[in-house]
Amino acid sequence: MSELIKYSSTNAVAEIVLNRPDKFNSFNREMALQMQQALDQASDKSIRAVFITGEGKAFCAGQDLTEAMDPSGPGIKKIVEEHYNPIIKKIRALEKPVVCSVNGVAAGAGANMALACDVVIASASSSFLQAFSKIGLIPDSGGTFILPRLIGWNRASALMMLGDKIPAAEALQMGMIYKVVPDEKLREEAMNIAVLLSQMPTKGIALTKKLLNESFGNTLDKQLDRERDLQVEAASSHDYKEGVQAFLEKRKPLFKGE
Ligand code: T3D
Repeated sequence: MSELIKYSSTNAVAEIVLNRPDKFNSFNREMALQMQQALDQASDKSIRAVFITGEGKAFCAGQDLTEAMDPSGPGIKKIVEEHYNPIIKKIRALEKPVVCSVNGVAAGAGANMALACDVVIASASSSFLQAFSKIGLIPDSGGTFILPRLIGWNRASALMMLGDKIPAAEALQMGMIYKVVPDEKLREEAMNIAVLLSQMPTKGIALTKKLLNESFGNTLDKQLDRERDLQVEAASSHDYKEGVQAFLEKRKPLFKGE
């Protein structure tokens, strides 16, 4: 089996690299299944932050359109149901922060996978493209859910309908992503953020992510109740005690992620 997704870990950071550069890291079935395996591997307790990037000049051009048109291929229903939906669900369910380092064009499912991550950092020359409308499809991989929440309904609908290719600086200005950095600094800066997050109170961060996930469907009353409950849970962690103790003792905290 070829390594279409490279997985490695250093200390508490797992690195997942999309590795089909000659096809702009577009996903075929084998790669999508390997991506799911990598995300499962990253759910191990020893991993406290996940870093996703692409090999070569593109981040990810979405679905491999050759496979999509192949009569002996998986077909569109399986592609959405068995490839992209599980990837997005796994990213959102990971109880740790996922940093996406967008190193080039992110199109179609590739764009929406990036936007499903918790912290998105892009190189200055990268771009985002809701490519679906250009080929008669609808945005998938959570795009219709996440994009309007990031940049507002009107801009999301325009981008999804027009399929404009948005430069990273414009994506930043719209609130689609967190940061844009010079191309040559991308890996270092994005990895620094992943390492920093991996040393923070992982349990509290996981509970924050859970609340953000839930907030999309909750009323304010319900969300306030959930904040109360999960704050109690956060306060029972080792890292809360350590954080407060370190503050009072005027020293650097040593978080364990527990
Ligand atoms: O069944 C289903 O389809 C359902 C699933 C849907 C999920 C989706 O993601 S749908 C959207 C699929 N993606 C696209 O429509 C994007 C298609 N690609 C592009 O629009 C452009 O390639 C880019 C804007 C991403 C980059 O443009 P550019 O000019 O920088 O590069 P290029 O020359 O177009 O592409 C470079 C190579 O990558 C080229 O290969 P070659 O000719 O050098 O051998 C090109 O064919 C290949 N490539 C790029 N995107 C894909 C791809 N090969 C297969 N599938 C792709 N999606």
